[in-house]
Amino acid sequence: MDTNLKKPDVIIIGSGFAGLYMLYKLKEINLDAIIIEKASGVGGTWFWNRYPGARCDIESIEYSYSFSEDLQQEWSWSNRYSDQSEILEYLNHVADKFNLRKHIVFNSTVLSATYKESINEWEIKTESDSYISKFCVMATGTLSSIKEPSFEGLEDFEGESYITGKWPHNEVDFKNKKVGIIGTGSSAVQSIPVIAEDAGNLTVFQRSPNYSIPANNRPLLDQEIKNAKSNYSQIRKNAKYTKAGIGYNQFEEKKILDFPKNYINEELDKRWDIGGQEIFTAGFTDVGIEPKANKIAADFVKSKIKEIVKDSSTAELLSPKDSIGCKRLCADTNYFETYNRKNVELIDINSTPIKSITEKGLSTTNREFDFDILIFATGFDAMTGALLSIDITGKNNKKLKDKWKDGPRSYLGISISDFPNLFTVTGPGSPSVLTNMIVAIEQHVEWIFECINFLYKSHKNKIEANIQFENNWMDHIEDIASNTLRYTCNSWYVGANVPGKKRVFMPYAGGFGIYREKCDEIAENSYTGFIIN
Ligand code: N01
Repeated sequence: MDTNLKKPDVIIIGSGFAGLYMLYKLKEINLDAIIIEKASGVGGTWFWNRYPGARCDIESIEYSYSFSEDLQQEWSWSNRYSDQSEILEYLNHVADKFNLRKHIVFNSTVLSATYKESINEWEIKTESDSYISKFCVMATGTLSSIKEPSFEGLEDFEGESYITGKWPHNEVDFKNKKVGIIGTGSSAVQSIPVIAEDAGNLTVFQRSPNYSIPANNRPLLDQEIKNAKSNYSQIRKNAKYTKAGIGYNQFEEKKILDFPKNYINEELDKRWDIGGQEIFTAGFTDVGIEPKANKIAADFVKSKIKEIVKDSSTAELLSPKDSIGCKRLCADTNYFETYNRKNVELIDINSTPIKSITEKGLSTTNREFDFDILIFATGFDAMTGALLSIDITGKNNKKLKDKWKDGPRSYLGISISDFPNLFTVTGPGSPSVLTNMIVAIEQHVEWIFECINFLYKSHKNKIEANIQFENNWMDHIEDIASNTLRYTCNSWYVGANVPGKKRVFMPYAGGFGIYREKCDEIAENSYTGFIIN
């Protein structure tokens, strides 16, 4: 008998936005809940992604918790889109304000989670400890497991190298340095303009160009903060039932194909000037569905790239070939403008692929590059990576990695058949990354909380997704996604960025409001599609 065995009622894995709120809720009903966290502090994604320029791309007023009136009244965001350090400060404030820290085990990586059928408990193991709990909540994040760079010669590089998703705590000094960056997704789009200001020179290695909308970030005016604070209840209420969990900027019910060219240009210009990827996206409903409508919006952005970038061949290289919004749209501050700087060079690695990393830098098929610093902004094993990095075993010794070998399968993105009493916050199969993550997190946490509360109150011990309902849900996700243009390109939404990952559209694309109503209805009907005993 292990005398060190700890036995809380609920184990939550991860202390980002999801884990902290889950802990807060469970404390409301005095459950013995703890968080196990790999990092030395709270924050999840916002703890690790400290790269220069990191900030949210949903407005801070909305990219924040709604559960505490006190919290939203006392906290004032400095910027329209606040930066990583401020978001992390906010999460630390939340942990302190609600006295959560004492229930968090830091510096502890969960290696395995095993369902013990005979006792209906989960056994959670870290490098040094074992725990037993009735419920296990995976608050492990959707874009939290980095795709480790796997370039030939990686170990040979003698300079400094960094990964955007695992950025060091100390400041990296770019002054007068020769810097190379691989990747042009959101992390690179945010960091390139900031690094370029300091670096001696910056070379960007691009495989696929990305669409990006100016964020038009700026300090919030006192009056804006005041207005938000006095209207929070309405903003939050709106956000709960919108398509993307955003209360301020509702989607217009207008189709681009129904309007003349001059109106469309005016409307897109207006949205481009306001800035923000969510504002640009909300203009017309058919852009994400109809190829012709999409082409109009895509051409508009490409024309902006041509206007901004002075060198026409660089502008051409920066112009995406996919449909717009197919990959997640980026929001930037001076991204395209940065390519007008004399110290920035863009290398197309489709025409001249990277051969290897070298001692001095990097070698492509036609050139050798010397760098002091090399940055990998090469993305994440999205949605499933963090979950599958834990050895999860359910009923009948079934491994999650085997069940998910052909792509993730779950009911509502919350629960997985054969894995009783295990919940996934914003798991694959839920709207998650297609929405304002904080609203999606709050909805899941509240649903899971009500479910656990219901089980205790009704003296039930176990809840598990019914396989038939899970299968139907998976078919439904596929049906909905296959009617959108997001389905068509090689994005992390379909796992295409990870070699060998099965191509499956992972998030639920039917809209957040509809999804929430469905989840509410299921709970109200005593958990339709779940086996409870
Ligand atoms: O990762 P990405 P990210 N050789 O996968 C390239 C969220 N986020 O960290 O497109 C050469 O988008 C890859 O090329 P390609 C947001 O949801 C939010 O930037 O696969 N290149 C691509 O250019 C976002 O969507 C914020 O052809 C390689 C890049 O690396 C998500 O996180 C900020 C390569 C990876 O781009 C991921 O963004 C940042 C290789 N072997 C991130 N492998 C906010 O604003 C990959 N690439 C809140």
